[in-house]
Amino acid sequence: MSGTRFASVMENMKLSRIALSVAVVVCFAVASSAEGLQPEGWDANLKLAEAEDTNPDPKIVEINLEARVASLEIVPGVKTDAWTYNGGVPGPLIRVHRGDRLIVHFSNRLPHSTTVHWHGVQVPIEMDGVPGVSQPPVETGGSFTYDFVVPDAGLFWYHPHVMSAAQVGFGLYGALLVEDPSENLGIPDQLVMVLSDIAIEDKTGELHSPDSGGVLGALFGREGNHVLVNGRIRPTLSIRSGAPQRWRIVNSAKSRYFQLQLDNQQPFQLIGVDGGHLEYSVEKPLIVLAPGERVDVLIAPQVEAGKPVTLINIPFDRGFGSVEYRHRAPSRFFWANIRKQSMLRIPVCLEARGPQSPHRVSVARSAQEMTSWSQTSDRSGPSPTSC
Ligand SMILES: [Cu+2]
Repeated sequence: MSGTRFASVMENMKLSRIALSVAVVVCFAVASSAEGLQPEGWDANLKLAEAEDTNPDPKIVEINLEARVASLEIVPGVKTDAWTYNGGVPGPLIRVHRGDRLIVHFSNRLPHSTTVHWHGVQVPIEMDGVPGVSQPPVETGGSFTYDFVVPDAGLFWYHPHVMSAAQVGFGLYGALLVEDPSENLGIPDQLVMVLSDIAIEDKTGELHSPDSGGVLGALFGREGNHVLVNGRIRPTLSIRSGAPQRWRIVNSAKSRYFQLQLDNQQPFQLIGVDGGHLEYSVEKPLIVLAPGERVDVLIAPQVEAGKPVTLINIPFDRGFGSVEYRHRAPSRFFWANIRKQSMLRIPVCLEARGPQSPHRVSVARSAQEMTSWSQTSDRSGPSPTSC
């Protein structure tokens, strides 16, 4: 904690007699905040691999990205020859800051030509990855260097623009997170979730043909038989009840709509969409994501220790038979287990106060409030009576 912020907290409290003891708690709260409030390893089952930045310049992120077939165990017990970026489904999370220059040394080791398109990012046309328009396709064994400045903050994603549905369906997609250095939400526990599906023959692990699915596939889009979050089937998170988290979610499926709900009926606080932050947060019991869409949500699951809460996907009815002839049961994404011993690691008094409080989020009903909440989160100290 800086001296100025510490002084400000002290001044706000105006309770010199208990100031010393509270100050100790405050320092701990801020330290915890910087490190996050969730138990250690809480997101180990969901964490995305990140692309390695090989450039020492803090304003340049330079990475290597190779498209290649890799044998992965997506369905337990069988291997699938998936199409991958750097050997993973999804590809590595690329993390940059707004205004950074991103250089991607791309090479194609697939048995087919491909390109990389930067979905949602404002790039010069020659960097847009559209074969025959912005660049020739990158043939097998070929390479291409994408080099552009990222002008806007937000969650974006990358995928091929050659036989897009087939190649995305085989596993070629990844997230690009452009962070805003001036943003200060005070919620360090963040996840990037890449939602997708994949069509795999469960007994052999073989990928289905990209034109499978018969008439329904042709009419409504081809959906995989396994729903994935960060390339995994039903992974788990270990979370601390009441501690806020920020989820940045992208729908990377080639045609599936996702309609997300927490099975304890707790709403999401929607703070951003494709174009960046909303003017103010909106409470949403359900989140619908069409292919390519992104959302930025805050949640602070309030659940009893030992009782899991599950993120579920409810089939979304687009009309005209889009769900009537498909499997209608909700699919489960993951269980978030609340571990009792983890809850005990952090004092309970940190839970319902301070800049991390979910109440701060829910009361932000206007641009002014949202702004003041963001800007004052560092300076707002705890109420002396809260613990
Ligand atoms: Cu796209």
